[in-house]
This record gives sequence, structure tokens and C-alpha cells, in this order.
Amino acid sequence: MRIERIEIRKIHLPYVAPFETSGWRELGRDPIIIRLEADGLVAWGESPVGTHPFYNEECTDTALIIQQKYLAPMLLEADLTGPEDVTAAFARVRGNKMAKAGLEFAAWDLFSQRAGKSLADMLGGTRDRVEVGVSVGIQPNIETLLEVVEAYLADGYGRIKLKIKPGWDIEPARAVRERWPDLKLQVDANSIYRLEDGPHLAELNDLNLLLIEQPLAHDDIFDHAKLKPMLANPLCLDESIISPDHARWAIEMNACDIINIKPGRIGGLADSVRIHDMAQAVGMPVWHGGMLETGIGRYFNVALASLPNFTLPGDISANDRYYARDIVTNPFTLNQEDSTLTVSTAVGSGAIVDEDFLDEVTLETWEMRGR
Ligand code: OSB
Ligand code: MG
Repeated sequence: MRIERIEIRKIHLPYVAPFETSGWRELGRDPIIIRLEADGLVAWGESPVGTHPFYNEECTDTALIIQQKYLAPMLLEADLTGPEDVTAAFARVRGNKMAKAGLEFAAWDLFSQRAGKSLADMLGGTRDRVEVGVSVGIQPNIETLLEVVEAYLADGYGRIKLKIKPGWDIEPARAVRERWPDLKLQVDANSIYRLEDGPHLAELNDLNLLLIEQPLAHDDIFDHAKLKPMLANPLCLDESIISPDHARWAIEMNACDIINIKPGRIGGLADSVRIHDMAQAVGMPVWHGGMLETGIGRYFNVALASLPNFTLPGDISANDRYYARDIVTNPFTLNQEDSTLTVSTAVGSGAIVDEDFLDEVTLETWEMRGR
């Protein structure tokens, strides 16, 4: 199949509340929304890039340039037999995984529509609901943190992740654990610590955490392997796992117990499924991370998380935890009885785009047509 037209938009959506990690604080997001036309079909995707290059090396404006100058022309040149061909079509471009992923997601939507199947079926999903939690940003003080966590628990979320950093790690985690002894609780450091901080991180050892996520550098695997024996809580990699090879290296080096899969960070769904399968084969659990996706990206997240080895709750909260108004007319709502989202059974990704609102939040639009 040939793609006939590619439309790329930079948008802005404000969060319902500021989001703060060990490395940045932001009030909203500027992701890239992709629209493809082919064979009389319209398909959508999202590059879940940050506005600034503080999580990984990409940001909205670099992703736009890479898409416009390289990826869109490559995609228009390709004769695709399936969505799996997109990764190969982009292989000459190094890195830039989130720029690639938005286009690859749209190709999955396109081919799912053409096959008359749901995206979850196309990917090999096996469950109709996926368990989810909330990623709670750094708060001004512990009293506020306990209130914020309590409100999410009252909403029906059954798993909480705390963002941590030096000066906001052991005490907040301990305070939440003491207040809710049975809560599914985990922490995420977003690469702020060094190997020398191992003994400090070991102070979390008695808190019965589901996992500790990416304590060391964003591009490190080696030091994580050295840190792991110091920690009683399972060690999970996020930032470092950017390809199936990186996952294999982490597994072979015994650098983690668990892998966080974000299809944006990995460059698409095809390689995310490969990592899922590789981890499953060695008995390593995976879970679905989040990049505060809009409603469009969220449909891809939920479909991917329906695969069998996603056995820990995902950072895939309901749309209203992020945005007062989202760019889809069918946002996800939380199933409060079991802290899940329901996997779409509609043909394609399932996202129904609110094109009027999308126009309102669009900052720039660019298009390219095939020959
Ligand atoms: O490290 O998991 C992360 C958001 C942006 C960048 C990195 C991360 C996050 C989150 C949010 O933790 C998860 C979500 O989308 O709810
Ligand atoms: Mg993380």
C-alpha cells in the first residue's frame, strides 16, 4: 500500500495539574499528531515527544524536522505490505524514535482498518481490560502528597507511582507506605542518581515496592547491573531500553528485573512487541509506561498493554487525569471496580478524533503528498 498524504501537526494541550519529575516541571504538552490518507482511509498517530529534551534527547521541534525532512518522504516512497515494514523503511535514520513512532502508529491504525480488525487483535492482545495506575509527580510537601494520593485512590486507581529525586525519595515513599500498607506502590527516579547512591536507594528496601524505575543515567545499562544486587525492590529500566537489542543487553547483563515498555521511546509498536516477546521468553514481566499521551496515543497504549506479558499495572490513566478536554470524542474512563481501562474492540485504533477541537489546539500544520 502507498501512503498518499501525510499531515503533521504540532499541538498544545494544558494539563489539569502541573507535572514534576526529577528533571523537569511542565504545565502541558506539545505532542505531534499525525494524519495519514491511503486507499480512501484516514489514519491517526501521535509522537509523544516532550516539549523539551529532558526525558530523552528528542523534543517536539526536532521530531518535526526529522519527520518533515526524512521520515515523511521515506514513508511516501515505501510500498508497505504491513505496518511492520515501517521500522525497516526508517532504519537509515538513527535514533529519533518518537519521531518514527508517531508515523508507525498511524500505519498500524491504517492496516488495522484495512484488515477490518481492532488494533489489539492486530497486535496479539489477549485481554479485554488492562490494569492501570497513576504516576504522581513531585509535590510541594508530604501532606499535599498524601492528599493527592488519597484523591486518586478515591477515584478508583489501585496502583500509585511516585516520582522521586534526591531530597524527595525515602521520606515520601515511606509516608505513603505507612499510610497505605497494602497499596501497590512504585517509584521512578528518571535517571537522577549515580551508582554511588546505591546505599541511599537501599533505604527503600523495606518498603515492599513493585519496582524502582530508572535510578541511573538515561543511557546506562552497565551501572544498573552493578546497582541491582544492592536493591531488594525489583529494578526496572525505562529510558535505557530504546530497542530490542537494548532489551537483550539488559537481560543478558542482568541489569533489571522488569522492563517498562513505551512504544514511543522504542520507535513503534512492532519493536515493542518484539521486546514484550523477548522478555516473556525469559520470564521477565513488562508493563506499559506513559508519556502523558493525548487520547490518540492512549488508544495505542491500551491496545499494546492487552498483550499477555504486560503483567504489572500501566501508567495509562483515564484521559481526565491528564486533560480537561482531550482531542478524542471517546476518552477512556476508569473501571473503578478493578482499576482498569477497557480495550477497544472497534476497527482500527478506536480513537475518534475531535477534529474541531484538534484545530483549536493546533500550533502548526504541515503536509506532504506522494507522487
Ligand atoms: O518516566 O515514566 C516516565 C511522563 C513523561 C516522561 C517520562 C515519564 C512520565 C510519566 C507519566 O511517568 C506517566 C503517564 O503518562 O501517566
Ligand atoms: Mg519512567
